[in-house]
Amino acid sequence: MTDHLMLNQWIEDHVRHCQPDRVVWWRGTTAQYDETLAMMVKNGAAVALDPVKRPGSYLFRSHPSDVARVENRTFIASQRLADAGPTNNWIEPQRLKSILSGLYAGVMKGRTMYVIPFMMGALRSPFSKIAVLLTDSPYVAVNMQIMTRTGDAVLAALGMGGAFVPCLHSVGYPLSAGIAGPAWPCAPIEQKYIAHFPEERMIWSYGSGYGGNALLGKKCLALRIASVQARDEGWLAEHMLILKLTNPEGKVRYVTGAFPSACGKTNLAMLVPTIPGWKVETIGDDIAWMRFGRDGRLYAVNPEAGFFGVAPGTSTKTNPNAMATIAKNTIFTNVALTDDLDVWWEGIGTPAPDHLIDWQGRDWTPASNEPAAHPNARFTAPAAQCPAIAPEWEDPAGVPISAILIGGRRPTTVPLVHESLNWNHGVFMGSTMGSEITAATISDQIGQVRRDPFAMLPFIGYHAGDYLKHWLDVGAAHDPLKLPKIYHVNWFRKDADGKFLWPGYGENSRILKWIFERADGTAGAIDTPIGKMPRPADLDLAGLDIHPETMRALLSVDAEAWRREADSIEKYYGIFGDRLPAALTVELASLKKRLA
Ligand code: O2Y
Ligand code: MN
Repeated sequence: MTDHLMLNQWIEDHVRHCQPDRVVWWRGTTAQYDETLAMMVKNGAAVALDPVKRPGSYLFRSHPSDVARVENRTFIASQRLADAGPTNNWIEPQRLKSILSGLYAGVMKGRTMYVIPFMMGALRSPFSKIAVLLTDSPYVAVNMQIMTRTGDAVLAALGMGGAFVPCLHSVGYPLSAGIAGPAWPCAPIEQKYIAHFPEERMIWSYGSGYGGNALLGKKCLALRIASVQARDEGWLAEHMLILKLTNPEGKVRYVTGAFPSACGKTNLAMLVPTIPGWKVETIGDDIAWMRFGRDGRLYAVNPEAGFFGVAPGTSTKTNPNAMATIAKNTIFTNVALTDDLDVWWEGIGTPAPDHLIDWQGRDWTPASNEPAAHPNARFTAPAAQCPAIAPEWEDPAGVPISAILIGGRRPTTVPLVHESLNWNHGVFMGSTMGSEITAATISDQIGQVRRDPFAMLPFIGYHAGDYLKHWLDVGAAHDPLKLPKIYHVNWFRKDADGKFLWPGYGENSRILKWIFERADGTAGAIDTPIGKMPRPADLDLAGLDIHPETMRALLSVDAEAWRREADSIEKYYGIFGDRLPAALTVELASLKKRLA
């Protein structure tokens, strides 16, 4: 099927080992995509949604034990434990290969192996990376079609000897002859392995069919393996959205933004601004690959082709662009099904119908005491369908970045926005960002900050201390005047009664405007011990009903609280041991001095 001898050999080896009944090459055509979905509707794995209300769209329900990424079953199998670092699960690679080889033996019996050549990044972009996925999940195949560039065009780009990242995936559920098996096959949790071999640039995933565990282009390749490639090749593979901002005069600036989960990242990526004349467009909602151009500026591409967004909470109020994106040609997973074959979820903005089929396929009524959709229910939709997608979103050269946003959920201490003093200070800010732990997370640590450097904690494919050093090195190697400033934003500051101080959503455009104008040198700021900050008068607050006292609270720096923050950072830095970059110790000492 291909002239690439190494690829053929690799496929042959795995066919012999996994023993699928048949092998199908993924061609990337609409016809193959449609046929695969029709086959899954016929065998009961998918429900075809109403062709008028939700054209070209399907619903899948996962096994109740297979509903999200599994961090405790995700492994970085570097040769040395020290290279995986304190934040990753490590297994010696030969041991992991031997466990997994045992599990993969004959695992595809009764199933089809799909051979899916795919590309992260646009065709003809020097940023792009090619990979080939062998999977026994047709659900994964159709999702990969939306999330990546797949098929013959990628194979042609690979040529006879091009480099590719080998990705092997199995749901871990072989079929006995004549038995159909469950609609969502998967293995028990202790047999799930999401395995990365960073030195070999190889991914093996076993036992899960869900999201980041199974759509291997996303977190496994575009972040964990790519972060290692980026370290070795001098670029940045980051968990960041990419936005295009246009001011009323038509001037354009691009920004990236790192946010941990549950911070409204997809909403920000598709934000509808409330300030007149300003336009916000989407380049990407989750991952940014950034390299320096010949002009010394940092350029970003979105390596993905689709969105794999959380459905619950998405509505025409919170994210009208996402709602328009998923109006057609969308794969829904674990949302509720209405009696007229449409979808529903908590927070969709319409009242719950009297009857639904819930995400587990059971009858559901408003009297039920469980949610109808799983909280991590997802939509998979083509990025090209987003009304806010920027025309240049697939530009092979990427877009020049003027600012990098970072942020988490911080009800106290962290103001609405502050700007880094320089690159190293920005990396310090990125290394310490995170969200306050709430009852929804780990109950015995409520109120503490779960630090998540650049929102990459679960996605760094090597030692987290070396990752921070890489950020510092990248800055040191380039013209400081051309490096983007880093902005810590915090939409989640609360008052003493626990009420949010800032309205968020489209009003966040007011902060984006200040950041845009800072890059242009036209917006004011004052020096504070934690960085540069706007005064209320530096922000465009026209038409916003917000009390001056509230603005003062949002833009205040409580030195005592920040001294406690500095102590907490010092404690947290302990996990990096001797791999904590010295420049970050210097930044922490400088912060303490400014606060004294
Ligand atoms: O639960 C999953 O498998 C999905 S995780 C995910 C999906 C899209 C974007 N970001 C994430 C994430 O965990 O950051
Ligand atoms: Mn993400």
